[in-house]
Amino acid sequence: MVIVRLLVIGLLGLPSLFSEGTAWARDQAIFSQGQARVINSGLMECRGRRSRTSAIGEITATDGSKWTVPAAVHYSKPLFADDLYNDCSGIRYDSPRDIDLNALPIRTQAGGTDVYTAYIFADNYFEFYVDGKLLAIDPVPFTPFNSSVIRFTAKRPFTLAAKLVDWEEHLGVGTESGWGASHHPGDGGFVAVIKDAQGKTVATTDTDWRAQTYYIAPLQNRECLKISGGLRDSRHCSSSNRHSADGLIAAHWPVPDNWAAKSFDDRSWPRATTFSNDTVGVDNKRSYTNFTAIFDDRHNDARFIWSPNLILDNLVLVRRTIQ
Ligand SMILES: [Ca+2]
Ligand SMILES: [Ca+2]
Ligand SMILES: [Ca+2]
Repeated sequence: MVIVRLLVIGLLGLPSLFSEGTAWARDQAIFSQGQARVINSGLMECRGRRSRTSAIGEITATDGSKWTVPAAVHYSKPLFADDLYNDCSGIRYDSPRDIDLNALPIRTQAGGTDVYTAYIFADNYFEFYVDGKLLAIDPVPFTPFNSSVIRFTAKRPFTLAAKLVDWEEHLGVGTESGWGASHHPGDGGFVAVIKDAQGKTVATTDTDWRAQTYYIAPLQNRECLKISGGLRDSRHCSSSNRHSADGLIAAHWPVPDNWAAKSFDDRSWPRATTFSNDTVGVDNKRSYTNFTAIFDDRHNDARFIWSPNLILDNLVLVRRTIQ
């Protein structure tokens, strides 16, 4: 058994040498059990506001590999996206009309000279890439719920990519206190609208995006997880509330180094699954409802996207190339 595990680890570490024969190995989940060790007790403080602590943990999987949960992130202030609505910074626009786009910085790392504006709401955290360049991150990793705007340059065709995290209170098991339980599996969701300099919408989140999951928790057993082709399907797994973390496990997959690059081949990733505002639960959140003129434009309605399981899939990467 040890030899088999070592072999699998070895093959995982050498994907380029075994690109065909080991597709099965790359798609196999690596499992961890129980809660992670806290390595950062909170990325930010939001005084005086209802805010869940955005901690980071590390957990050792059953094969000895180490995983950062809920995700390895590039959280740093210089990368903060600009705010549409953020209780922690105090910037709270009442509507899109109130935003002076010309006063916002334009992020030029992706090259090009055409200016675009991205409007984003994420449950809970995003990192936003264009052509492989990390342009901006969500300033509030967990809660309160916030929304963001990012101005950037690019040259068509360009590739949008986002790392999405449904944050967790109980690190390594994908749960938070709520709904009368200490271990409630929270849910995710990501909506984005990208407009050009003339204000014309060039992309909205929809099924044209690709989405792949890299961390699934909580799981009560391994067998409920169905992996076939590029699909890592947790929809047959229970998402019931629990009163303890006993017996909870998690599934992990390594994030490819170049996943955000324009050249990354995402054809094996499933198409994004869309979800309604009601399912994501944003109709009572001003960080969303103040901007429905953008997110729920009658002529160009952006849908929430995620992998197929909004509840158990906690680290999801999404991509979309704009022609
Ligand atoms: Ca957030
Ligand atoms: Ca979750
Ligand atoms: Ca959440």
